[in-house]
Amino acid sequence: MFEKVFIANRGEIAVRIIRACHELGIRTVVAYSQADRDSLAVRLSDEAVCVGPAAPGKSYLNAPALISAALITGCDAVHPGYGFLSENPYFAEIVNQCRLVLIGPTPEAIATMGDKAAAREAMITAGLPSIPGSQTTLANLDEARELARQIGYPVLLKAAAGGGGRGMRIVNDESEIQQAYTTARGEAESAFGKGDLYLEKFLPVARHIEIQVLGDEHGNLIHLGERECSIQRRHQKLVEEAPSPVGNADLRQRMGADAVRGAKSINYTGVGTMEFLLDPEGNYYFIEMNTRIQVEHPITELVTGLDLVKWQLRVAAGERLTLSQADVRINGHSIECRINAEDAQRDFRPEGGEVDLYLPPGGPGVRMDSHLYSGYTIPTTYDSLLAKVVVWGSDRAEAISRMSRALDECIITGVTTTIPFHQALMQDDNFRRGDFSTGYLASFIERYRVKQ
Ligand code: MV4
Repeated sequence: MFEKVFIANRGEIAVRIIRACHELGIRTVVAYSQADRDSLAVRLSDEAVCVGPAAPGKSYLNAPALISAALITGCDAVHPGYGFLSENPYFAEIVNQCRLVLIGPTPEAIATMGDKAAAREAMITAGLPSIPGSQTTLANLDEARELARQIGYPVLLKAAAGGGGRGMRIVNDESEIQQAYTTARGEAESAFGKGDLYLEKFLPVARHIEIQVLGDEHGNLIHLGERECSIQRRHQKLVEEAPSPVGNADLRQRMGADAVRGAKSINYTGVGTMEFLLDPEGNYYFIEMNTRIQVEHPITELVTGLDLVKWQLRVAAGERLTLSQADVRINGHSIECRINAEDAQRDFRPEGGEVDLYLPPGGPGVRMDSHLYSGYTIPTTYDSLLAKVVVWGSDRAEAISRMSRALDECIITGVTTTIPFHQALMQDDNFRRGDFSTGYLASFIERYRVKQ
């Protein structure tokens, strides 16, 4: 096992990684920017190194500064967390070249899945169900128009370098395609430096369901069931749960087997997530793969009893999986609410400020993953995630009432948070029935704004 791990991240995930390392007897060094001097991660870590100014490009995205800090402090591995450099294949390559272990998959796997068109092609080759569309990237507008005519409108243009919904354009009919193609290309070009697009039939009503996978370096790869992630605003998830309200043993077995086959086909190692869309008829289709630990990983931890960050560390150190697919059991139900420093009344506008009082919820089945403390000043430079309230219940109904109770207990004063929004959502009939798809949150927000 590693002796010392460098954490190239901040916020709650840096704290989460420190906790896993310490439980495994691993010392930690956390990177921090000038804006994060007083962070909880800096306090909890054995060592901390300032890697630059507040601007992410000069600190958490500054590969030379991060790698120098890891080497000078004698670390043997680098954990990239999520966001920042976590899915950058060049960073993974440089880390490995510097004789450090990247806690994550190989640079090749990151590169294949990072190109969403290449990922789609690779998963089609592996025999996974995909949405009708282009095999890979589109050569030009004529090809897009021809293909759209064949598969039928509406279609969705997606940026190969995108993911998470960036650079996507819905095209309702042929009169819109030229404009959509040009805008999507330009957007992708300026956002990612790569304008390549691919095309899929647009599924207007679908649920976003993802399968967690875990693989070692010895060819063993298993899945840990699904997470329901349909409750999103502008492609940011706000609430996730495991299992899905529409999940059952049969669907889990089929989606899980496909996720495992797809991941194995690219020799995937570490933790990863295969994203699928599930249509109202019960058909599912691969859309993307995330090659990092995800924000919502705790809900899978609570229903499987496995510590995903510890497993990331173990498999990166070359250890074998000591559990087989048959050992994985889904027990009870878990829900996560992401608490952001945002004003849900004002279009989820980010709000900075100083946390006056912080009292996390507790009691049976409640877990709070957060980097807050009373007196902490929230920097506005980074994303607005403050805390994840995660609950476990013996069934979905108990998980919902436990979440309501936990949100009622939770005190974060001095800053505006999305706690009231989550409290209202937990009372919503559609949510309580498990009756929602990817369009649900937008309509709930409309009703919420009118009511308050
Ligand atoms: C789609 C889709 C419908 N049809 N692709 C959004 C983020 C990225 N991971 C994939 N996403 C989607 N891809 C096809 N062919 C629906 C989504 C989607 C979504 C779309 C609009 C509003 C909210 C959404 C939430 C999840 C997924």
